[in-house]
Amino acid sequence: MNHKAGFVNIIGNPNVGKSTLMNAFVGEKLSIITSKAQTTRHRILGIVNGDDFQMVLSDTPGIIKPAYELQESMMGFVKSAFEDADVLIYMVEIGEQALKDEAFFNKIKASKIPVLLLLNKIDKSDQLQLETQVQEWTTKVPNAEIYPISALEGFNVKEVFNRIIDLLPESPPFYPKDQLTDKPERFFINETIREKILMHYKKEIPYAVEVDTEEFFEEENIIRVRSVIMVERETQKGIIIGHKGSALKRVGVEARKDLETFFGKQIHIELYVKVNKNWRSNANQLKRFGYNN
Ligand SMILES: Nc1nc2c(ncn2[C@@H]2O[C@H](COP(=O)(O)OP(=O)(O)OP(=O)(O)O)[C@@H](O)[C@H]2O)c(=O)[nH]1
Ligand SMILES: [Mg+2]
Repeated sequence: MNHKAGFVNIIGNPNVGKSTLMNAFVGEKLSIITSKAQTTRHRILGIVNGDDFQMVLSDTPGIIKPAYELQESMMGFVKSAFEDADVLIYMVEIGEQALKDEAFFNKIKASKIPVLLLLNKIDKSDQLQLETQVQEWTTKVPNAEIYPISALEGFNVKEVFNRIIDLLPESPPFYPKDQLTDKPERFFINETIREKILMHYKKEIPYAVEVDTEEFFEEENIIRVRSVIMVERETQKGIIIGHKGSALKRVGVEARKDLETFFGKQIHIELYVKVNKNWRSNANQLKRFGYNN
């Protein structure tokens, strides 16, 4: 039997729905999703296995002009996604004009590998707007195949999936056939906690936060974890904890619920908050948190 396998890398501006699409393909919540930009900070693999194919998807951070080292590293992940792709997925959303970063945009236009341009969130548009935008994107990225989709509502998702399978090269699998991702358990704990912080805190707070799970003990019926929420300043620590610890408690409760679904097991989370001055601009700290690319 012929076997197909390849890397399918999803790139685009922040908040367009890249993570929503990857999760829809994989059928698991591998990537966190929020309404805020820069939710995804890493390159996260989501592997879809069939009898005769293996689709290795990469979710990547939204493209931005980096202002500090963490963001430099995030854009490093995007760059790496250009290097090994067999199929490139360039995602845009209804109403959007183009990638803000011209160098990246030109790379897509000059791509030698197949590019699928997915015009997402069409559930928010009408027929006229949709047709106009498909026309515009056809002119802007003539080398791409364009698909209007709704990653959230599943519109055209199956069709795009089948098209990707068509485009995958013949190859043996790159990963064991029962593997779903390249990230360890602790990563999903960190990310789920960070998702709750993105959802419940305003302004700069979520961007100043990193989560590190220091202890992870799996027993037969329960997983016990101890995670530290890192902030950059003392004042941020107080905000995270909240009045009598109520804000932090909410983060813990909501993260636990999601993680119990994800792992299919009872979870006990111990959370604490620590100041780690300017970790976002410190190369050693960033390396420690997995931003070394
Ligand atoms: N209406 C609508 N909303 C969507 C759709 N797809 C995603 N969203 C919403 O758009 C927001 C951003 O989605 P994400 O999947 O986190 O976007 P992203 O591109 O991964 O964002 P970053 O990781 O920050 O770059 C969330 O609120 C999603 O629920 C869609 O098809 N329709
Ligand atoms: Mg994302």
